[in-house]
Amino acid sequence: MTSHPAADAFTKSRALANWVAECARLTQPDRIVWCDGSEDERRRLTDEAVAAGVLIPLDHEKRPGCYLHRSNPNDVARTEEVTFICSPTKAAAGVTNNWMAPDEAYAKLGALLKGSMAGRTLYVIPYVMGPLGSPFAKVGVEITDSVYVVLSMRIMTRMGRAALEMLGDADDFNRGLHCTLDLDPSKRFICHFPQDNTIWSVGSGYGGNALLSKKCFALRIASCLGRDEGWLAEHMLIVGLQSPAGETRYIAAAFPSACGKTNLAMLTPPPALKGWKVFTIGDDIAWLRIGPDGGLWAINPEFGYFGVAPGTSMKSNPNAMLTVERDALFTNVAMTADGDIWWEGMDVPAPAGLIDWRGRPWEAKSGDKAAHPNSRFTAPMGNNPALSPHANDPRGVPISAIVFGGRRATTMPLVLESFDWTHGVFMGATMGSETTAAAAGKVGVVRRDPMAMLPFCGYNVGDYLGHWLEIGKRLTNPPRIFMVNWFRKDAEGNFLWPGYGENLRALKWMLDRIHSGADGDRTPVGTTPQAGDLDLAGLEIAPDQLRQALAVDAAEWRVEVASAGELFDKIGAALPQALREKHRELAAALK
Ligand code: OXD
Ligand code: MN
Repeated sequence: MTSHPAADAFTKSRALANWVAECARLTQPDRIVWCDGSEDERRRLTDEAVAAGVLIPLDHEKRPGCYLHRSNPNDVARTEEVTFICSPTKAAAGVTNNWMAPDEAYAKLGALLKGSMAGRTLYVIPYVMGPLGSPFAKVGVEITDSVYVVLSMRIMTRMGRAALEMLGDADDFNRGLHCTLDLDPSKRFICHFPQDNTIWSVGSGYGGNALLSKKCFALRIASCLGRDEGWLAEHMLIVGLQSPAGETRYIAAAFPSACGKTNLAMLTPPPALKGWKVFTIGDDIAWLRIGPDGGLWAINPEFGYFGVAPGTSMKSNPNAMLTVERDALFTNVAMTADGDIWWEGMDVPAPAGLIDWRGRPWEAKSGDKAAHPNSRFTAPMGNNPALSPHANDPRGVPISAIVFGGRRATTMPLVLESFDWTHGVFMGATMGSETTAAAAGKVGVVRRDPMAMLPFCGYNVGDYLGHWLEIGKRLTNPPRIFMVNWFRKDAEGNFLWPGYGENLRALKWMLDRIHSGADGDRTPVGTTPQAGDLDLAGLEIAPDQLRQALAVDAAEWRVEVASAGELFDKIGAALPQALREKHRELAAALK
């Protein structure tokens, strides 16, 4: 016989108490633990996780408060093929989402969840997305059987008592039910029910599938809330750029997973761009609302970073390296013999005696990666030396520019400005990118990824693009829209642009366009800087290399436009007419 604490001791919300009881009846846990977010609780749960072998303590002098988690090797990335939008109709989910009828999904996952927590603890995790006291903020509650999820949610969200206080006696919260089951991939499903503000996720412990605050709530469900309430939930970083004159402007930028959002959000200015400072608001998700000034204002709903580890180094992202010095959880990175962490691209040679991400001694000559390509760090945003003083500002920050970008070896120039809002939405709608290890499947093939939201849009992508156009109509002071590509290569496969901190030069051109009318070259696809329009102080780049990085090649663009047309045809009748128009105009201009 199990006994559970009375919910009244924790919440005034009848709806929450009833829902927790309902989930407990279904999953039959031995124990129910309501998380309060306290330091005491963190210590207790961490000890339990260590005792259970879920977390491995790292050397506490080298990495105070840091732990390593090794996932099941079959559970290392988001699984888009078993992610479903369970809206009442298939049309409401649209052609880019997998759809399952809500009744079928509740029945199928309900059968898997039945008795699934017997012998386990059911954790109730109340959390807030967004700064406390912000009109943007929303409450979610995740129920999980995974202590790794609890400890990660504690880093990624404002978790515990503050959320219950914000909820009060209301019934308006996102209901997320998660159970790892036995991590059998054939029983892995991530189902979203926008009409019920509900998520059911089973069979995976991977961040993007299991930390329900992130992709599931803050993007898929929140995109539907945004549609209904007149705002936008986007897969965007938010960064503040302070000029030498002391003015700070904010940019929100959408890139597909593992394309460098965290690096751009924490960018270190090159020394030659004297006096510039960069401040992080967020590295993955932006909630954007129309402000009283008719402009677009943004918050980062998260409280921590869930960043890709490989490739992160003191050279590529010193702020991230400093952020993970303490109180971080690492997942599927390699471990050194002296209890520290290591990954490919860390810019320090692999030390002897390395243990790979699966927990086996690593041999360099085996050719295997020591860290999984999608290994991650989870770290509190408060650790970031570049954290913006406005990261917790309930009002958010005003956005000067929206940037779309992908990983493209060809076609897409370093930076391109749209002609107007509708054209900018068209650019975002048609963007493409080479796939990465953040999702299971083939890496390196170009796929269309509208606004970097392909895996995260909770409703019909055609309606979503229409919503963007509607927001544009209501903005009297809209941000300007740009496209960037840090990844273009020459014929030999070398990157044309040095990237990382030097990307500030492209962002600076945007701000110069917006605020001081900097020059550019109007092409059929948008306005690009010529070499002389960019601030190249102290940058060594061959003129021909730069020319190739900035080039707009009509033949390449004709292929691009044909591919965009295929996406538009697939979206079909739901695609806004205005975007079809833009497509037709571009095709004609490129003839
Ligand atoms: C992420 C992703 O983890 O996009 O942010 O996959
Ligand atoms: Mn992401």
